[in-house]
Amino acid sequence: MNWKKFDTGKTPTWCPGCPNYLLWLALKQSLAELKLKREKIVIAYDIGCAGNMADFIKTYGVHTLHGRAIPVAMGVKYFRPELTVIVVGGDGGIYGEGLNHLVTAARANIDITVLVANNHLYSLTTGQASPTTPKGAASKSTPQGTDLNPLPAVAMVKKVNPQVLAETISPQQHLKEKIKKAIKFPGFALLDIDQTCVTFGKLLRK
Ligand SMILES: Cc1ncc(C[n+]2csc(CCOP(=O)(O)OP(=O)(O)O)c2C)c(N)n1
Ligand code: SF4
Ligand SMILES: [Mg+2]
Repeated sequence: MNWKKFDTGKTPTWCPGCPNYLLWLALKQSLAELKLKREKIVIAYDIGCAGNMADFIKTYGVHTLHGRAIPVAMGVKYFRPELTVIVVGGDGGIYGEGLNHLVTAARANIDITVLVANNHLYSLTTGQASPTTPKGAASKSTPQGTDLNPLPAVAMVKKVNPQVLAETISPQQHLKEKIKKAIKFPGFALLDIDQTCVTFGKLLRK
């Protein structure tokens, strides 16, 4: 299967060893194995390290605003239901600034696939606490440790609508198969990809 047709020819700017490389490869391979045509795919990217994938995948796409990738994807899907619509974003954008959009998409059970590179930090802005930073963990914005409970995004989405597909997964295990299953799922799908930012993840000490 020729997944290289989804390459833009641009070299990613992620740090060496960043898990976003695994997501990038698995997503391109998934699109190829599902035999999707480039012109029938729209990917809405959030802002952040994960969202920078906008430059590295050759389909139709929109690099949106921080937290606003889901409403853009919902708009595309409502008006062009025949298209495959995917969101790529980080925990800060999807679970923080865009949380209401995540809830609304799950309530509507709209047929989009949301891929969250959940590194438990605002990484592009160098390591502030995000909604999934573990309680008590230090970060650049919480040097004494955050006293907030982390957001249980997958459980919350399932509670809002038990019909959706929502799962926390590892970037190292069956990522491609999970992405293919989520894209084929006839309704709202959230893959919460639990990953470590190799550059700022070490800040997350207790
Ligand atoms: C509306 C808005 N708020 C804040 C920012 C600054 N900003 C850019 S990227 C980012 C953090 C992104 O974190 P996350 O969504 O988790 O993605 P990651 O970089 O970790 O992949 C922030 C706060 C912005 N660009 N726009
Ligand atoms: S800062 Fe972290 S998330 Fe961003 S590219 Fe580097 S390793 Fe990846
Ligand atoms: Mg993040």
